[in-house]
Amino acid sequence: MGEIESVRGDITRQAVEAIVNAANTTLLGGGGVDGAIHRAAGPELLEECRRIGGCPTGEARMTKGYRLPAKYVIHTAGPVWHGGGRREEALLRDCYRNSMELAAKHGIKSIAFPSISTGAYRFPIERASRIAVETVREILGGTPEIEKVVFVCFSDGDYAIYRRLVGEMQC
Ligand code: AR6
Repeated sequence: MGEIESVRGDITRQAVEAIVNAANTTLLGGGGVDGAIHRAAGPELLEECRRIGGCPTGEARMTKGYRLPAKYVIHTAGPVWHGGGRREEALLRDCYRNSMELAAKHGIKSIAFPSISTGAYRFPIERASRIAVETVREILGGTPEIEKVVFVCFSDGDYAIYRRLVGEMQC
């Protein structure tokens, strides 16, 4: 089975085949990690996203990475947290599952995820990180083509949470 690791850093600098973008349903860019990815990739990324024409919450779409070190960007639209009664957990799970499946379908061997929905969309980090690590671990078991998954944490606090979870689940 492929390996899972967590790092503290900037996802736009990761030397993996695909990075995942915590986008919105328009795919037309925004703030947070989405803004950082578009800035680093250059304007061609927005042009390709425009041609895709959006992505429903929980689904994923793939583009090229342009000026990024990563060859591809997998864009997924996470759920906005409304307290947990609007299928937020299931939709977040779909984001990780659909991104992994799209990567596997294209033969991608290494992929990096940001902490989807836990910034502007306010999904509680403890719950979100558990869903992230559990879902990825489950799918890795059935997708031998993916060799490495990296969770890229933007803060020390998030990194501490992911590191603990990744450690626990590999026991
Ligand atoms: N590398 C890794 N993680 C980052 C980076 C980076 N360069 N920059 C921010 N983060 P957010 P969301 C972390 O708000 O909650 C956008 O406007 C950040 O600290 O980027 O899914 C979209 O267009 C947090 O831990 O995404 C949508 O409208 C995590 O990435 C909306 O925000 C996610 O925070 C999506 O909200």
